[in-house]
Amino acid sequence: MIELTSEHPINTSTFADESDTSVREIQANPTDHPLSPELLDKMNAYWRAANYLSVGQIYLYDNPLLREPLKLSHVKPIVVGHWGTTPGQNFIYLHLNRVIKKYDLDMFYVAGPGHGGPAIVGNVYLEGTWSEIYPNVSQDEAGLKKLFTQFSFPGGISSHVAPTTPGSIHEGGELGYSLSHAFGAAFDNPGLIVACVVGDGEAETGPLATAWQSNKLLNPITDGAVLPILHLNGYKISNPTVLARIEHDELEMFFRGCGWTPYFVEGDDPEKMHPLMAATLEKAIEDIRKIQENARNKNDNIRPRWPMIVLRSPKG
Ligand SMILES: Cc1ncc(C[n+]2csc(CCOP(=O)(O)OP(=O)(O)O)c2C)c(N)n1
Repeated sequence: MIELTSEHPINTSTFADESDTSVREIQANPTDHPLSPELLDKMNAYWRAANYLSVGQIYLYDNPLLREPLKLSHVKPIVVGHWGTTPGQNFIYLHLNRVIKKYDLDMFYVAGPGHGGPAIVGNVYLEGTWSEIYPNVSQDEAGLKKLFTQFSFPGGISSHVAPTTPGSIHEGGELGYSLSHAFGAAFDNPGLIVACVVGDGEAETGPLATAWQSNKLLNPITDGAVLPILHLNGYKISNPTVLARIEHDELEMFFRGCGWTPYFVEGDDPEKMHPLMAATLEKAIEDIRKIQENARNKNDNIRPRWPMIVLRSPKG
């Protein structure tokens, strides 16, 4: 960790205000991005499959592949779990997987928004890990029915990411701790990047509002990095969030004031959002690598301005 002195300047030599130029360029010229048309199609298909698995967990009790017309008895009588955060988290998870492969990253995903379980559980099932740990929830129709039934059900699993989720270090039931847990994982772990998805509702809790400041404690030489991704979907369950009431410029200034370089990925058209997210994540990972290389090569632990991402839907 960085030793705190009364004055702790920010390092503007490697990163300053010009750092989001390339993201702006991609926004201006959307064809200049890292995804081939084939990859974009495949990623969108994967995202839709993950979304289906999430909807199934939230709503379906039976008939998991919708082979017959839906009857009331196929649908859960009480619905728990949020659709709100779920497509966004499926989107983020998918894109993080691409950069993990591209840059051979050692990365954690911390899921902060309330009741985001259907996204992470769905992805872990799609990857095969869920069935590896729980062989009775197999990757076939019978397993799918079990996956859907167990979600938020007595004797089953929680509606948020919980210890039952393989590899989980963050129990998402009580909002507010995702970012501090992410920093905790990064301290003294110089090779690790912790991507931390923060819900805009979650961001209204005291612990989360304070945790933006943890970047003051991160040593670019001896610690890893935290990449916060604010999921600004506009709502905390059904009510508008404070951050969703703030316009782009004010939000940007807020995060700059907290010492971050915010990159905005805004919109709701998957064809535009996939390329933009892919390019923005690459920019963020390259920023992190540059910051760390600079600090480590020059033995310079002056606080850098780390990147973060704001994923904002039009209602957000
Ligand atoms: C400390 C705490 N307060 C309240 C709740 C109840 N709660 C569960 S989800 C939620 C809203 C979370 O909003 P957000 O993080 O934006 O997630 P989304 O609504 O997008 O799913 C609230 C208030 C909680 N789980 N923990």
